[in-house]
Amino acid sequence: MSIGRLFVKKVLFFLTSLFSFSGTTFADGGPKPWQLGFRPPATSTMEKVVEFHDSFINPIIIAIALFVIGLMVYIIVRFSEKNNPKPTKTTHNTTLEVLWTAIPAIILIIIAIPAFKLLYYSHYNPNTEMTIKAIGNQWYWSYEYPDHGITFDSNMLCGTKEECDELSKETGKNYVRLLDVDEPLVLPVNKKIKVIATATDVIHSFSVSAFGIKIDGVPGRAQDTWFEILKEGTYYGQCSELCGMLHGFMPVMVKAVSDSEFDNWVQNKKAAAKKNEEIKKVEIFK
Ligand SMILES: [Cu+2]
Repeated sequence: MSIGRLFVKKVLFFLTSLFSFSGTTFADGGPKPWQLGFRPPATSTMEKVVEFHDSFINPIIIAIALFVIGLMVYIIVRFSEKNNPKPTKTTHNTTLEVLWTAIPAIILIIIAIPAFKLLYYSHYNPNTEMTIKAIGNQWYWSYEYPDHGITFDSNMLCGTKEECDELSKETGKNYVRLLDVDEPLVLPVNKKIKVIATATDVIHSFSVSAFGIKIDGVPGRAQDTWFEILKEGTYYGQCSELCGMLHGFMPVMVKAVSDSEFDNWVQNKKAAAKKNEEIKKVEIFK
């Protein structure tokens, strides 16, 4: 295949993958074709991140970009060979050099102060109400609920459109390619939840973009962050640290539910675990 045709094929693949999400229901709206900004935030952390970006960082970026473009256009016109046939031999200007070092440094400090505040807010909360543990494995997530005594693995359901279609035919449900899992992380809304991330083999990263969290799961270490989901629904994330061959196939799927639904789910999970334990015991005695 020629390079040109390969390029066209790659672009087409990219475009179809952009549109392949349409029709499925994400609680946070999901990614949209030609989307530029963030998706709607689902936690107080992400609300603050979006606010910080939209009303603080972005205006600064746009102002600097316009200033630099304007300066370049001015220089190109004003100092062209036609308009400035005899260039000066100036090489240094102390005032200018001090200014173009000091002004960017001051801008960075102005950005750093609210950025550090937000970083601290998003990583530390002493008032969390429950804890979950996300353990990265090659290549699936295991979840533990230490407060409720629940542990389970979460595996991706379908990786290609054909696989998802086939599964849909069998079960009558719709599945999101590369994102739906057999056992989602079920969590209550309006609760401050601490996530402890770790891993068993290599470094993974637990991340859900609508929650504004991304935390590395490092073998032998436990790192934590927190979030509070504001709206019920299904949210998706992906492992965000290159962790090997199937790195793209270990999604995070979170089902945010009401308190009572969460309690029901906990009871069902516990009952199922007890049943499994009994079956195991019977098998051992056989
Ligand atoms: Cu991973």
